Amino acid sequence: EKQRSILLDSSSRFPPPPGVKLSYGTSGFRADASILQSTVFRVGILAALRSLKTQSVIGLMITASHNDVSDNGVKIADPSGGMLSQAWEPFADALANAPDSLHLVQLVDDFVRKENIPFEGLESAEILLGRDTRPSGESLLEAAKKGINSIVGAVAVDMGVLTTPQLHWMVRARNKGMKATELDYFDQLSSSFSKLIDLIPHGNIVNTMDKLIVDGANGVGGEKLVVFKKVLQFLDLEIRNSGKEGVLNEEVGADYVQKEKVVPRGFAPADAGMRCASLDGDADRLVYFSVIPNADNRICLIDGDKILSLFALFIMEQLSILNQNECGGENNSYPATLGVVQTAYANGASTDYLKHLGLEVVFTPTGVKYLHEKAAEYDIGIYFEANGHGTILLSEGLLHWLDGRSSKPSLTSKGSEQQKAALRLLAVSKLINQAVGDALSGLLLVEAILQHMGWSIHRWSELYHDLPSRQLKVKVVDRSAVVTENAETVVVRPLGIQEAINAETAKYPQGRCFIRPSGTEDVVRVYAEASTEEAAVNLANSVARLVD
Ligand code: NG1
Ligand code: ZN
Repeated sequence: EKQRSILLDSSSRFPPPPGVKLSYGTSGFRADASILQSTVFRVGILAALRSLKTQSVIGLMITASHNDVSDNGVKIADPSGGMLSQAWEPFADALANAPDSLHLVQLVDDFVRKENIPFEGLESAEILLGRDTRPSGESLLEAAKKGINSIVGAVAVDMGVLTTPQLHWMVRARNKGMKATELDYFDQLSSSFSKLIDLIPHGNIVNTMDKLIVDGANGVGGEKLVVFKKVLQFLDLEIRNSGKEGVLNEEVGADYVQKEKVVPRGFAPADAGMRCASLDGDADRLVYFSVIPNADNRICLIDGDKILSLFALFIMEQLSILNQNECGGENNSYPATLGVVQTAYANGASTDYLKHLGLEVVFTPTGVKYLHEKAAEYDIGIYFEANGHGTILLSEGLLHWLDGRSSKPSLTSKGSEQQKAALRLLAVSKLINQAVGDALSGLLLVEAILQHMGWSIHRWSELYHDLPSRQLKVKVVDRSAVVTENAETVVVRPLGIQEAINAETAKYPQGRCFIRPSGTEDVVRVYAEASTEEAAVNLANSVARLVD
């Protein structure tokens, strides 16, 4: 009863914006920041209930990633550090759209009963809050606190300005009983990075490499990198667009660079030949690029697919060393399964390349929650979206076995190649964020592997050549009218449209094309690939006309 009146009272202070229907999409709720107070307040309630239900620490992140600075958004990190369980998304939608506080209290009441959420006011709940650098973040974070505080026993811990992956990492670490401050995060990343550098085979340290220039998207990633740089060894970093210079995501950042394939602000022809990287607005995406000399600001893009390919090569090398039989005798190898996960946006050339390496490549719909889930089925699962969001997951079983390999001299002689390979994979598991794609940790792994291989950005870029591709978006009244199947490669509704797409695609050598409704914007996206730039553009345009 007391709980009921607190909830009624506090929620009446956060009326929902009239005439807006929000849905918890691939990245939580996102909208213009001015209409989000009520939504964020309600997600605070949701996070508290999730914490009560799981009896674990939960995260709540306020960010709109690569979207405009005037937008914002909110999403929840589950106990593992991953995305909110999909089973709770319908409740999230219902809660966000409840017309008034009476309906809201009723919804909460029903849900608590249905989900058997312990709710005597005796249990405690803890929610870590983080936000990116958007100016609207501060007051939205207050709204989240109010939501959390309206659930008896729930405590909000304000972690301040963080990258999205930092918050996910902290939630995961806390639930494993580990320390989870930003300092702990930086410590773990920098020590595992140093470890990988220590383990570089002699002779490969050809390029105590030239510096890396990072575009921080004028957001939280750039800001954090400036701090991190001070404790980071073995890497010469220059950080641009770290926040002071310009507007968040405005002609800067990973999304801009990947979609437009031009240099971000702050970069110039004089940077040609340098190794450059771009983070997105909340630092969960990473792409690399180099500026093409005398080419009108065009770049040579190294996207998520190529980062995935680099990671896969390195992992395969370590697994193959581990499987070489040292004494020619008994075989102690661990039958580790390795799989890579992509979406339909992966460049066809990358998929061909990965398959030629002998890798198992599987596809899921867009949205990291799907990729992550799939990758977790392997001992080592590597997933990346072409836009640069991805990570590597390593199973507990494999880590345990590697621990044995690296420490028991009876299994591998000390200083042997096998021991080093085991130590490298263990370092990767500490460096790369196991909760979610993380641009900062991904960047360090890329840098460590390039040094390990002795590769320049050019050598890396030459692994394969991307097929020309084109992305368009078509504004539609109702994007839900488009229904897809088979990892979004086939349209099943509206009827007949897939046949029309097939007919268009067949006109182009190496043509591939698909459409899907966006999960974050009111648009239908068109992706086309073909043997030439012109063909890809034409194919995309003609299919976009089918959608219109
Ligand atoms: P939608 O709007 O559903 O295409 C976009 C990205 C996703 C993912 C989400 C979440 C593309 C084509 N789509 O989703 O990969 O990153 O945003 O931020 O890049
Ligand atoms: Zn992002």
